[in-house]
Amino acid sequence: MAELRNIVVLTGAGISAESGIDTFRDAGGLWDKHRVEDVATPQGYERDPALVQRFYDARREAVQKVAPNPAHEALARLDREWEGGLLIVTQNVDDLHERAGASRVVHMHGELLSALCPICERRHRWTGPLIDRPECPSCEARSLRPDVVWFGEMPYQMDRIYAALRSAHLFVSIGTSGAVYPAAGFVSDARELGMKTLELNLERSEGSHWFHESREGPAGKLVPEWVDELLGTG
Ligand code: BJW
Repeated sequence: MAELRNIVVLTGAGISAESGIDTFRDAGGLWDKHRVEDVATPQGYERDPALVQRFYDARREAVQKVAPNPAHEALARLDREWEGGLLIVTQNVDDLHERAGASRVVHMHGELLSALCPICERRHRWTGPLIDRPECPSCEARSLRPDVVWFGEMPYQMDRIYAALRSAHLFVSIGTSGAVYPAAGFVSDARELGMKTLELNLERSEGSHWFHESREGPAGKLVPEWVDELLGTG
């Protein structure tokens, strides 16, 4: 037990797939329906802000209609019961970890239910659309954008994430293709730091060879099984 005291869990779109949220790179996923350069880069937003706002408004509306699944619930249970260090680093912009009850969560790619004002740099919880250019509640500028991290932008809370990785004994990656950096590099960082690494994914990912162990299957099954194992309740 002592050697597995501190854990970093990385989650990606695959953990929310069974809640009904589209992944990005699976067949029929978001990048089959939208061009990445158009909707997930600062340049795309500059070219056509309305297109980008519509894309995120639709996803903001959709996320409020879905519910956490057994994988989110199992991680929330781990958060409640694990007495050692734990950080759930999610690349997801949904709030399903929090709605399941987890609190040790970092959203490295931002959050759908948050709007960022590029003028005063304040963030506001946001549940409605942004397409109609509402005023920033702080400075009244009509420039609110989705509070998400696009390609070429710096992911959030990297210092906190790397600090957690440096003191971790186990790194677990759940439902991510390992196609996007810096998250895709965490497993090699973890290996260099000498910790155990485990992947739980529907299928082997681009970075599977980096992991000590890879388990294939749906997160809704694999994550509760792994949490039971770890907590000794399996
Ligand atoms: C299931 C399942 C089920 C399905 N159960 N599993 C090094 C090399 C090359 C390039 C770069 C590099 N470093 C940086 C870059 C550039 C770039 C990058 O990575 N480009 C790549 C294309 C190569 N990165 C950036 O620009 C990042 N910024 C940056 O690096 O700043 C500088 C910096 C340097 C050093 C340190 C720190 C910073 C920013 C990246 C921003 C990504 N943004 C997006 C959009 C966010 C908002 C939104 O949601 O719209 O983030 S893109 C999109 O991809 C989103 C996701 O979070 C991210 C990852 O996707 P994810 O979660 O892995 O989803 P999928 O669909 O790819 O995979 C799902 C997986 O689940 C699959 O494997 C399925 O099999 C599985 N699955 N059902 C279990 N039921």
